[in-house]
Amino acid sequence: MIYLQNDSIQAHAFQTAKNDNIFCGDSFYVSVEEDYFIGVLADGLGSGELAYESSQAVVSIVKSNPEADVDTLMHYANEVLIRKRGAAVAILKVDFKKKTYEYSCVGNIRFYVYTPSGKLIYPMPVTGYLSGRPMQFRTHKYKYESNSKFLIHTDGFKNINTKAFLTSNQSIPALVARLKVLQQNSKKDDMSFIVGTFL
Ligand SMILES: [Mn+2]
Repeated sequence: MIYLQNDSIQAHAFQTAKNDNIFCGDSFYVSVEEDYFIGVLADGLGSGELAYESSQAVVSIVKSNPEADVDTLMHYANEVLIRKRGAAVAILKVDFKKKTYEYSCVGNIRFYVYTPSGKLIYPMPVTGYLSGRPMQFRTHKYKYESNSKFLIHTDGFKNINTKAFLTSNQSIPALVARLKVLQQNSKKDDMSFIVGTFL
């Protein structure tokens, strides 16, 4: 469990491995700087060590290029997966000064944002997965409202009523605690989520 917070964002990331495997095929990365936040979820194809290797390669390349925009990071992630198993990848980058966020996803990873005014933002992923083949990305950019809540999760996530969850008045730590209990009881697949608030 990773927890990050500054004046602009609060984010929690959590994962469990399929059947308590040593290797989780999902990898996540979250980083908060003064001006921006980066969140990555990568779900390596299959499970176990080879899946882990693919999703870790994605995380490493994002870590090494914190200044790059989301579209560029997706291209880097794609390149790094040549001759590896491949992965579903989602990258979120939040610009605190401009109050915007950019998001891009290929594969079965879901992203939801609920604004305090009740609007749901749910960008559709490009289907497939990254494996080094040339690919068009669909990178979305939005302005954000303060106190919007967001959730990103891989496909091992046990479905919940996302709207009820994100629009409840509970604090993020309370929501995370609930989510952890729910997801830990599942374990049919590797599972990761990042949940948080744009402050
Ligand atoms: Mn999965």
